[in-house]
Amino acid sequence: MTTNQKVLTWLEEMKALTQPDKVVWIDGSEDQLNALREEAVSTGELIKLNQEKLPGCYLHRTAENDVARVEDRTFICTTKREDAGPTNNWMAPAEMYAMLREIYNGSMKGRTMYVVPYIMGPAGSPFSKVGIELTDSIYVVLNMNIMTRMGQIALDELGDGDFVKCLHAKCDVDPEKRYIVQFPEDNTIWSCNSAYGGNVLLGKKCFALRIASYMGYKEGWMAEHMLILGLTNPAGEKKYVAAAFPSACGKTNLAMLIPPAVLGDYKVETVGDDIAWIRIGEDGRLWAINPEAGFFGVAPGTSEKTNYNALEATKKNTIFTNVALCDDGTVWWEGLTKEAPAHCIDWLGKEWTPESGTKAAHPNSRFTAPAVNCPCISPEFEAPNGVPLSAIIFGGRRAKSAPLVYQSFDWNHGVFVGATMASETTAAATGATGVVRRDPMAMRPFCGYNMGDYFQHWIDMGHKPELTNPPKIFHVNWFRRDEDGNFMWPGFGDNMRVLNWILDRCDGKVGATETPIGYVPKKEDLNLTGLDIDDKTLTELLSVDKDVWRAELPGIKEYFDQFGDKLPAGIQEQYDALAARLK
Ligand code: O2Y
Ligand code: MN
Repeated sequence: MTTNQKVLTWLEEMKALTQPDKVVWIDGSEDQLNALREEAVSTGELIKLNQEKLPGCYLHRTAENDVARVEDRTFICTTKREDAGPTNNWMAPAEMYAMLREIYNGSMKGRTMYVVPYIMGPAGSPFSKVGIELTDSIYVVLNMNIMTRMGQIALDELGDGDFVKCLHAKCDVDPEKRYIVQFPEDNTIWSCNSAYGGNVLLGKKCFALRIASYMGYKEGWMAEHMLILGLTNPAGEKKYVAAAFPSACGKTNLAMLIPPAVLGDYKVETVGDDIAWIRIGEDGRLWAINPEAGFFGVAPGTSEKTNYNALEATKKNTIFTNVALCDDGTVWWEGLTKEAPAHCIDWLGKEWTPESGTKAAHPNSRFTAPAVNCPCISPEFEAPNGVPLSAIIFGGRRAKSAPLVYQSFDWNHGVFVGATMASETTAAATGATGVVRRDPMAMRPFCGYNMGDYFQHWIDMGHKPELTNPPKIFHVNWFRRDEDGNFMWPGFGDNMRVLNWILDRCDGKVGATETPIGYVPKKEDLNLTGLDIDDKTLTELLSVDKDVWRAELPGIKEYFDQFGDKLPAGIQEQYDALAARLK
């Protein structure tokens, strides 16, 4: 399938290490994919769902101990420790390779190695990059088929060029020997002892964020944990925004938002729900592509009401992971319907009824759905140069401090706003839930190099002379709570009202109130038509409490202190300026 000598030499080396019985090149043809689906069904790796109700859909259950990304076992292995920085686990590459070789040694004996060539980004796009994943999991092959452009198309794109070398072996799914390791200096990713999502679909977080962020740093572009959406107003003007939120803060929901009909003829179109690769275009604007071809969305909480478009996307050719299996061969998860099914098989494969007292679907259960299934997919989804960004939005899940929305004073201040993002932890990260943690640009688990250098890269990008028309930078918080702990903002489709204000600001159509943290909307500039919200709530949503913000400062300082000399002067200046404004 290829004469690329670098591919063939590397493959021989990996075969010698893992010793598979058989090697199968994945060409991406439907015939080959169908044969793999059949094989996976015959071994129980996949369960075929009701093909009348869910054509082309399958269910997979992972091991009980293998249900989420494992940040504590994820490493960035650079020659110098300081190049990985204080927010990443680090080990010297030679030491890590030696340790992992022991684990991989003979791990595919009696098994098949699949060679999975894939493109991140549309075929033929100057943004796109090729990877090859070697894996012993059919589940991985079939998921990669949804999440990337996979098969011969990728080898054709590659020619005799360079690629990201990805090795995945399930081994014994032993959590004590589970490692997700990036070697950014070698364009290499090694993952072992997991068979779940973000740990094994190596094109996603490992390549498209950790390795790509390092590539972007070296090459002058950016790989970001951002959704991309297009918003068309009733006048037919279309603008694009990219938005970064920590894991499980509703990126997929925002990317597929349905505007409230009462606002008139607005339209939201999804370019991406998780990752953006961003470059400076010839016109002096930032342009973004979504490197992925599908959605690996969290199932619980996804319903017709919360995200109609995502749910529609899952109705065909979708792989479900760790959701419940209904008696009619369809699937269910908490939040899908008001009423739970009277009986189903839970994510562990056990009989389940609403009286069981357990969750039927794992809280981090997922759907892998092709982007083309999504009713609101953007016509620019395959555009080789991506879409031009008018705004970049950062967001967190903060109960008290951040107002509903504010605009940064300028680019450097916007970088500071992103660098000080914080949110509550969720199941996706396996940590304790509800604990506030700092998550700069939502990249803390995904930055493939020193985050101090990453902040500097952000600052530098904004000041490149070619970037004559940079996007404006904003912060949103859908999760502010009142004294009784209730959310003050309805969220979901009503977030359109905030997006609208953001784009009005970009166009200079509305003014704003200056506060110590940035520009907040004047109440009258938010379109609240048809929204049941009282004046007191709105005032509070837009308020900036100086005492609360003063109390934030020591936490920010402590976080920044870990970067030592790597903390850019531009960030320190912003910190000092904020402290002065809060006096
Ligand atoms: O737990 C996992 O393996 C999935 S995590 C994930 C999946 C899709 C999009 N984003 C994320 C994330 O953690 O940010
Ligand atoms: Mn994500």
